[in-house]
Amino acid sequence: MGFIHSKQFTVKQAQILMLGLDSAGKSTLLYMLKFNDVFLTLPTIGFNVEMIETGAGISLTVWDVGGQRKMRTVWENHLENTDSLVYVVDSANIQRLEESKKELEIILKNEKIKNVPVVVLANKQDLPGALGAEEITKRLNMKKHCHDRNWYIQPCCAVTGEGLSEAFQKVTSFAKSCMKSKQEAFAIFRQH
Ligand code: G3D
Ligand code: MG
Repeated sequence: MGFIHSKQFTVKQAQILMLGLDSAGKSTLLYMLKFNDVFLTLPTIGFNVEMIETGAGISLTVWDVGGQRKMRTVWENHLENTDSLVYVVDSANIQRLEESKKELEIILKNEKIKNVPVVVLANKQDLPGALGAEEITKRLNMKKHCHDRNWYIQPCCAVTGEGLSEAFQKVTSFAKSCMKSKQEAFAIFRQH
């Protein structure tokens, strides 16, 4: 029996790393994205991982790593080979925005994730007092910390799914261009 190898059937896989403080809504978001439903979540010990088909010739392997303080030390172990970072913020928990900003700053300084694009999800927009995308952009100091990479901020609500489709379209296009740049850099490296 023959084996058909055609470029047309090749689906690329992008590695998407989802980080953010505990209770920002990462696991809720992951399951809404995967199953289009709300699940009861428990604090994530370790990580959850799901494959999301985009239908755009690329599938996303989304890693949702626990965000409790003791878990943040292992974030670094997940940074390698990331094609796009998704950083989730609880837009209604204003007291924890400073902590969230500091953690993002630490990640973005890591060499392993240099130039990797970032999509910030300003989650929990359904809650009263939730800050909008513009205010979150300012509070996280995005323009300063992401001046060397592509970034985007999307308001969303993980429990209704609002904003997730737009967000992950952006994640997909960022991941594609990141993978292309890595391939080009690798090709140049091989020539020398
Ligand atoms: P995490 O994985 O980032 O730690 P979870 O966060 O997904 O476990 O969510 C933490 C809590 O926030 C959950 O509530 C979850 O239902 C809630 N949540 C997540 N996204 C949203 C949102 O967009 N709006 C609202 N209102 N709540 C959200 P519980 O009560 O189970 O702790
Ligand atoms: Mg979780």
